[in-house]
Amino acid sequence: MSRDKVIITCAVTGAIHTPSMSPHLPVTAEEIADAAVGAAEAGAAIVHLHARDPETGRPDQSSEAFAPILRSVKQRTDAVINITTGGAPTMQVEERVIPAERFAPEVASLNMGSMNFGLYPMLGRFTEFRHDWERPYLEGSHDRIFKNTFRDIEYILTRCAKNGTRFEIECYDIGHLYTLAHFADRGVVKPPFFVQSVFGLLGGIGPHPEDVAHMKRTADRLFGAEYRWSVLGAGRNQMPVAAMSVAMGGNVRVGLEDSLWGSPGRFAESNAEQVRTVRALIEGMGRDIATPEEARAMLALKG
Ligand code: KMH
Ligand code: ZN
Repeated sequence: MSRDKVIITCAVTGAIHTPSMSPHLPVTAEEIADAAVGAAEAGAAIVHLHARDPETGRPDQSSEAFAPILRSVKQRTDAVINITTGGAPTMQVEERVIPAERFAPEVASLNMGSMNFGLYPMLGRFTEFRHDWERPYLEGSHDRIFKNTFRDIEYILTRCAKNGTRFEIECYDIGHLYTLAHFADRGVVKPPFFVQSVFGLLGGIGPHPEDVAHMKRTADRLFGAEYRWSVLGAGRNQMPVAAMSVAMGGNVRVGLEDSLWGSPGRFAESNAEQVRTVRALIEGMGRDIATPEEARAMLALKG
């Protein structure tokens, strides 16, 4: 098994959860920046960032929304900054790529295929919403496609790669690995690939250990030594899937974007809490966490 250090990514707010779901979800620029700094202090080498409208908490891909977050995080930490190009499933790709193109981060996310993205099951669990947009946003996912066509993927790659930005390549199913292999064969994206496998979202691959193993086996066969494997498990699958990855030599992503939970039935009080939990798991399993500098070297980032 690999003894490489483990890169912890923390995705601090995202676009899946809405503000009424948890009092701990960061919404304002200050809250998002503080959450990212707290995660970095707890051991995250990479912070994956989305922005929100401060009044309503609605996902916001404008440069104005991202600027204060980036300024604050850069001043206060050395963490690798990773800007979403996924934005929200309601947005077009041209809007989604704005902050990554404008701010040229070391890393941007890149979603490797179009898919159903089932947010509506959360309507059963969370029923009271403070903002007008939240319920239709969740209900709408029943008949909405998270669109990432081959053209969209190439659009993001070419818009961001010219700035030296590299990618957190989000793969929600086995086919997405083959799509990455296609773009790699064409030379549109260069190794080492940072493959973020996503498990347990409705519309994507499940969180069963067989699913996790199949994803890794397929990536190993397609990319050999030319990739770094990371995982995220959605919702209650977050820590079990992280543990599988750590046992298999991989890297992990946590954060309130992916799961609101700190333990069964209890909200995590912060992103840092989830980082501390996964760090204890990693160190308890005999591996060390990577610093931001080590993550930069492992992923060949521009620094
Ligand atoms: N919300 C995650 C499952 C992105 O920002 O590009 C996927 C994600 C998408 O992080
Ligand atoms: Zn994201």
